[in-house]
Amino acid sequence: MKNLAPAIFPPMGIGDAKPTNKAVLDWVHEIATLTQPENIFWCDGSERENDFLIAESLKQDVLIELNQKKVPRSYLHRSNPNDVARVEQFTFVCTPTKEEAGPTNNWSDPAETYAKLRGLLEGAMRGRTMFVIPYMMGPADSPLTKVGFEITDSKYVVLSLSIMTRMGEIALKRLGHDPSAEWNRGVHSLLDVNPERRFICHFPQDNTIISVGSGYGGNVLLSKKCLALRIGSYLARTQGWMAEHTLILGVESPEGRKHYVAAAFPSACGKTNFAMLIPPAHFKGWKVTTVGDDIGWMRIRDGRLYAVNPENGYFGVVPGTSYKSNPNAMRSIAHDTIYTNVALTDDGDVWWEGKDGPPPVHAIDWRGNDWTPQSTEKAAHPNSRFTTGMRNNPALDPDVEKGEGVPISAIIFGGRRSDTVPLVYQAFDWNHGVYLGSTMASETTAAATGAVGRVRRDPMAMLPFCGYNIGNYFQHWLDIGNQLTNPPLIFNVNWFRKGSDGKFLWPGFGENMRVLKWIIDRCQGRGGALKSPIGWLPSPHDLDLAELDIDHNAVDELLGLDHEEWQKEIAAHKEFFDSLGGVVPEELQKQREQLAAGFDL
Ligand code: GTP
Ligand code: SPV
Ligand code: MN
Repeated sequence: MKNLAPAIFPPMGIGDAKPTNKAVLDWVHEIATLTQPENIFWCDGSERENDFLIAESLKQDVLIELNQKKVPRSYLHRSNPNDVARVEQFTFVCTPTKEEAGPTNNWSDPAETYAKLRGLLEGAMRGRTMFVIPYMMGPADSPLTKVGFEITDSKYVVLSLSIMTRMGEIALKRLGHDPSAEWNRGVHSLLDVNPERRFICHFPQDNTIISVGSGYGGNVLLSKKCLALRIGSYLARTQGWMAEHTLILGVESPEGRKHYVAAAFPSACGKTNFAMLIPPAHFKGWKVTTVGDDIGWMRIRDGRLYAVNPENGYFGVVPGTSYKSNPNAMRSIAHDTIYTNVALTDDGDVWWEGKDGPPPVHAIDWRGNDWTPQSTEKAAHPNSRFTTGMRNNPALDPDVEKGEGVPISAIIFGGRRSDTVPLVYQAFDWNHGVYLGSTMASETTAAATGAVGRVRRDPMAMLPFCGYNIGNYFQHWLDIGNQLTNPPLIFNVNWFRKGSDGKFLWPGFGENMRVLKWIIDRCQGRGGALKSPIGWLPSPHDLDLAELDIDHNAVDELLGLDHEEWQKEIAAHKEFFDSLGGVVPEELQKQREQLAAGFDL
């Protein structure tokens, strides 16, 4: 077997940040005995360590040096072409019973799965270095914060986690010496990066994740989808909080009144862009700030929901990112960034489809092949990504480190729907909002392997990320609502509705401020709306469309309900609930009947 990750031997003072908690040491010993690495590297996330790992990664072609004048301290990584996205079909929730994993997860028996994975991991790190990464999810002083350890044989994972999490001493301090303290055990090995030996397995009852055979993104940065969402959602239910696939943004009016909203959109459906929104000129004095771009952990305090972003950086979609669409992202990724699977220009810069300016006359594509504008292949993979620290973001919210979190005024669901779903509408109340979330759907994207553009139900944007039975998850949402005296208002948005010419009807990006403004108005008891069978709908004059070049008919279409489309939509809701085999709470069935009655169905 080709050695994909040859061992490295650090000089004194690097790679020796050994933790003291006995439970951690015992576990590391157990995994080392199984995987038999050449040596163990105890990570501390320091700058010296980072510099050393970057130098080694450049030597071993794990990273490619970019033009340091154009993109300082930034590097390109090319993943194996067979390994470019999350693999939902190889992702498992290994609860003691199949029922606990529920109808939407792949389930496999914990004992059998441990045995299979042990077989795959046996001797897997021979000749390699085993890195032990302590990390913390959430601000240092938050009651929601969790500690995790990831063992990996990938330097790319170490370098990425040092951006994406709070890594090193801060995590060890939070964990302390108590061997019975709660912490997540994550084991990752590249093996031989073969899709036939690629499994992402979660053992919620053991707070354990084992991921093998991939070196890409959400499959291997175990802090993110695996811990913060799958294991996180399981812990959240048992501990009475929420772990959601949401951005969190702050929006401040010219008078200085500030609201925070959380928005759950499926993968590659606009969270990073919305979280970094810059309002158009017409909204002078309005300011949007980013708390998080992908994951929100929320808890109840004084009858309200408060949210923290457990992450420390952004693993964002590159294609389509430009100074026109998302200037804050462009500034964030101008330095200290790891790019994965973008194109490399002849002068050592990065390029991708949708970047400002003309395409380069020649580049090396994400696979490492020559590329010209005449090529039929894309230069950057559609799921190419940037990994960058949140402190690079000029719009970072000042309260991002606040342990108690930020109070959430609105929760927004949204997906990619070419038809049927209006630009924005508001749920009648919390339970109706839970119904909107539970029945939302979106066209699939390149963020996961498989068909792209297929409409599928993706409840709360959590279909691939809910670590337990989806029926219990719906009930958990309903239960949380019962405990809130001041619940967030719930909305649904759709930036992606298309006209008969197949083009997006709504300009999106910064112009989404117009929708956000209506949402904030509604939170303040203002803003007009008409009662419709699906919820409160703004009429065209309720949205501030001043200085926007948009056709009246397009606005009518964006805010319109087509009865035929909604008949089909409601039938699809029923079909989805039926497919879940009796786990859907009665309350949501009732909501569906009420919706159908509104359309005389
Ligand atoms: P994940 O990181 O996979 O969870 O994705 P995300 O939800 O953060 O999506 P992101 O903001 O990265 O956007 C994904 C793609 O959608 C990019 O190509 C964007 O350019 C595009 N996009 C984002 N917002 C809009 C919008 O308002 N309108 C349109 N038409 N496209 C958008
Ligand atoms: C997503 O797919 O929702 C992502 C990217 O945020 S990944 O980390 O690869 O899951
Ligand atoms: Mn995501």
